[in-house]
Amino acid sequence: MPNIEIADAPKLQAAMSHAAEQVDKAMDRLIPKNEGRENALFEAMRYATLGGGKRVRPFMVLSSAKLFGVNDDSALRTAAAVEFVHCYSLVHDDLPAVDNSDLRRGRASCHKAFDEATAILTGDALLTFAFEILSDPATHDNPAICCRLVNKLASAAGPRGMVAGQILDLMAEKKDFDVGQITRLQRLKTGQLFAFCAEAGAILGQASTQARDAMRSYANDLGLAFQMTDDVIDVEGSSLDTGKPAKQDEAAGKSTFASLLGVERTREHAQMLANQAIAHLGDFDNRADPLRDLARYVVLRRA
Ligand code: GRG
Repeated sequence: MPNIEIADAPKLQAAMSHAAEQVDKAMDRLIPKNEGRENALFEAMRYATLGGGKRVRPFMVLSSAKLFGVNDDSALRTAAAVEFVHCYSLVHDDLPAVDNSDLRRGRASCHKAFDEATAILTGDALLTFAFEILSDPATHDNPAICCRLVNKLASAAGPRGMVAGQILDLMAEKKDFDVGQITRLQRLKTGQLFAFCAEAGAILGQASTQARDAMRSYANDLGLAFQMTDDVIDVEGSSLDTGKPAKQDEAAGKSTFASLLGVERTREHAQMLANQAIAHLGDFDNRADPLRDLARYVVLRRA
C-alpha cells in the first residue's frame, strides 16, 4: 500500500490542468504560423507538442517561478522551452532506429503521422527553437539570466545530460546494468531535465545559491522517483492509461529498477525518494506546496 497521500488531490489536478492549458497556449503562440511551404514543419511541431502529455516539467517550472516571484510571461516562455526539448526527445526516441514506437500520447507517433525525415527535422527544430526562446530578451531583460538559462538547459539536455543517459539506455538493452548503473543512467536521462525545471524559477527570480541548491536536490530525488514509477508502470500499466505501448522495457530485454529490485521494492524506493524530495523544500513556506504535492503525485500516478 502506498504510504504517500495527496492531501488535496483535486487541487493539484486543477493546478496541473491550468498549467497545461497555459503552456499549451504559450507553445501554440510561439510556434511559427503561415510562413509558406515550411508550414509542413510547423504543423509537425504542433502535432508533436500540443494536446497531450502530463506537462510535469512545465508544471515544475511554473511552480518554481511562482515560488521566486517571477512574472508569468518569463515563466511560460521557459516552461514552453523545456517542453519543446522534452517533446524533441520523445519524437527522436520513437524513431525506428531507436525505440521504434508507433504510439505516443495515445496517438500515432510523429514519424507515423508524418514520415521519418519530417520527424527527425521536427525534433531538430524543437530542440534549437527552445534555445531561441530562452535567449530572447522577452524571456528576461537581463542577458546574463538568459545566458544562464541557455547554459543550464544545454548542459541538462546535452552530452553530459539527457543524451548521455539515452546512449547508456541503448547500452542497457545489450548489457546487464546493475542498480548503480541504472541510477546513473536515469539521473542523466530524466533527472537532469527535471533539475533544470526546478532550478529555472530560482534562476529567473535571482534567488540565493542555497535556494537553487535546494531546488536541484528536490528535483534529483523527484526525477529518480519518477523514473522508478515509470518502470513499475511499464510492467503493470496498460497502453490505455499510458498512451504508449506496454511492457516495452521487457520486450527490449532492458535492465530496469523493476527488473532488478522487483516491483514492490521499486515502489518503496520511489516513495522514499519522494519523501526525501519534499524534505529538501523544508526552508520554503506554503508557496512550495504545489511542488510537495507534485512529489506525492509522481509516485502515485498510473500514466
Ligand atoms: C538516439 C537519435 C536518438 C534520439 C533520442 C535524447 C533523446 C532522443 C531521448 C532522451 C530519452 C528520453 C525519451 C527521455 C524521456 C524519458 C521519459 C521519462 C519520458 C516520458 O516522460 P513523461 O511521462 O511523458 O513526462 P509525457 O508524455 O507525459 O510528457
